[in-house]
Amino acid sequence: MSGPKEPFKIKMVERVRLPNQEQRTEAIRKAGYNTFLLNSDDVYIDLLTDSGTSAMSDNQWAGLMLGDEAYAGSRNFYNLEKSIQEVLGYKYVVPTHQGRGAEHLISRILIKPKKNIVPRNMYFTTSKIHVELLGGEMPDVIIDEAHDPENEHPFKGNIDLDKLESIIIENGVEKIAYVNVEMNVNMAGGQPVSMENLRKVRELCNSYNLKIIFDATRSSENAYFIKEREKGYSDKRIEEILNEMMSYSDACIYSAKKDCLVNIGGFLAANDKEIYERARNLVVVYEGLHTYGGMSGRDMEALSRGLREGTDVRYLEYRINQVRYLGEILTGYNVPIVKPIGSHGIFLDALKFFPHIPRELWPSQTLAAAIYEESAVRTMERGAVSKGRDPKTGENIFPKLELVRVTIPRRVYTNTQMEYVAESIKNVYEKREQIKGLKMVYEPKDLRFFQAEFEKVIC
Ligand code: P71
Repeated sequence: MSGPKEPFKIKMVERVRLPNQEQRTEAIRKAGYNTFLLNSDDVYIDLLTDSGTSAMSDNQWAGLMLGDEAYAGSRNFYNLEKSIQEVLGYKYVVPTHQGRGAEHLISRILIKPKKNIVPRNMYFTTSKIHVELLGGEMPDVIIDEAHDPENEHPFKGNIDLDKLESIIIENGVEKIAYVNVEMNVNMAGGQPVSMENLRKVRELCNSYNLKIIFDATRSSENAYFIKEREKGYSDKRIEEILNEMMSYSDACIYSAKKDCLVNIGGFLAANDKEIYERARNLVVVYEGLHTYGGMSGRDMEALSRGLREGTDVRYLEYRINQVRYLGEILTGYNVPIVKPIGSHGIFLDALKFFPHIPRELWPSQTLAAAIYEESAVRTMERGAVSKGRDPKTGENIFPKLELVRVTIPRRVYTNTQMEYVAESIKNVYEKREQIKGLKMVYEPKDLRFFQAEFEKVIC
């Protein structure tokens, strides 16, 4: 087996260090067994996230030199606006410093005290907290298949139209703030939504006069899966597919730190003029003037170019296949992973990996810590620690998916490094019975996974 062919060559490299066993054991203990609390200098291969961790191209770096740092009306803003209009097809653009800046704006614009329900195809941590901080709720309307790691549905990110309609009917349409559709659903394992599903969600929402807001963060990777898997799209260009996808929404929020191959940036884009006008007013309060929204001119230029580069089908093919390469090696080692292999990482099924560790001892957290200790590879817990407590009862919620995300930055690591990662995980799998679990000794109130601390349980 060999990895996918890279459609680029490497012009600049960054040194990384592999700490020895003793250093790794000490580093993860000091970090409270939370990979978010490690120093990146202690990490050999950093697969915590694909967010803001991409390697930019020569073309993007050249763009940085063309930054127009005018407070108002930067040339780079107009370039960005044009890229978004052409690649995604939205009319209006409001830049923000990153995705959650745009989430903040859209939640403030559309959530009202008695109109605060936001159905979504699975939650994402930052998206959910913005809704909850405004007193709202985010019920899950993803298809059941998405909660089953073994199910090989090709569009596991799809919305279950019956679930969505029941939520509308049970609560009353007047309570629904908007319907939120995520592309390539992160928490489900990077699983795409089909064009057919988007079209049907639009029809349903039209019949109830509801707005649809996309979380288009990983939409280019979603478009690639549509081209690969959905009838009628194999000959279409990624940009054409994206334009059709976005036409089914009223607006989107977008974290550019993923598919746009930049280290920082985001935006809200809209076809709905009212949403745009409110966002343009509010961005000035929370982010910066509406022609920079928290980004510098040079950041906007890199983003504008990255959005276009990220839709190059040869690049996307390499990207998705590098993730698959890692997943297929792991499958060969019988390591339990979420299937089908998604866009931006491999998701390890911690419940199958550690059937002997009770949920109260945080199997995913334990696995992420164990992988670091084994090999200085950093991954991320995506299970009950991330899910948090029920805001009403205060009880821990134990979601069906208890995962560790092995997230692949774009254009950063070689296929040989993927093989090292696979070996490391295999080594942990072989000694899984010796690993006992963790207890939480410090729990922050909001988004606890970022700063929670743990200790090893001794039995
Ligand atoms: C990821 C991130 C970054 C992250 C966020 C929270 C905890 C740990 C890491 C960010 C997303 C995302 C989706 C679908 C909105 C955001 C927020 N993902 N929607 O996966 O995946 O964007 O980070 O630019 O503010 O590691 P932002």
